[in-house]
Amino acid sequence: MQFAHSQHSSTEEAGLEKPLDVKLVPQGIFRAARKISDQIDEELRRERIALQHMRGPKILLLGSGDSGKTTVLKQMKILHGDGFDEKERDAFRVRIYDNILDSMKALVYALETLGVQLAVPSNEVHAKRIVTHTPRVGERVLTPEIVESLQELWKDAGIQQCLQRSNEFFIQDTAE
Ligand SMILES: Nc1nc2c(ncn2[C@@H]2O[C@H](COP(=O)(O)OP(=O)(O)O)[C@@H](O)[C@H]2O)c(=O)[nH]1
Ligand SMILES: [Mg+2]
Repeated sequence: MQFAHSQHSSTEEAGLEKPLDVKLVPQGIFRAARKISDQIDEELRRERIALQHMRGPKILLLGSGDSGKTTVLKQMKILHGDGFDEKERDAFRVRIYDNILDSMKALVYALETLGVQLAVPSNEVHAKRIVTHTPRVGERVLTPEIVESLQELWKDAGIQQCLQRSNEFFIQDTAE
């Protein structure tokens, strides 16, 4: 309350030589605060620009489903980035094995739906092995037996005939 009732005494208490003009105090503080705030904004702006330069420009890749957006990105990563690391390659390997098995199963099932015979009747054992084989989740290898069955069936003219008619049933376009 001293502050309000006597300017002089408040100046003395504050240890100031000149009388304190209270109206000027907030303005001075605001000016100083504004200056610090502007400095911080400027620093943030410079950091943001530096970060954008580091990351490079952003590109929006548009296209309908299955038009090749992911493929282009993967190619960029291989050609201009640092490629795929061991863990990523491992994940692709498992998916490729899955796709190979899936496609051969589709071809074996197609024998029946299309009414096509295996050219080599003894390949029936391979056909059975493929359709009954269910790899464990994340299985990393194709066993030698499975590889042999895949190779024998692929050589079979009946299977090739089904492949020629792949527009008549569902099979992944990566089958061949
Ligand atoms: N023939 C051909 N096939 C492509 C090309 N680019 C992608 N594909 C195939 O098209 C399918 C869809 O590609 P994807 O990149 O997954 O398309 P997204 O849905 O746009 O991400 C995949 O089977 C790709 O292998 C291309 O340039 N030529
Ligand atoms: Mg995609």
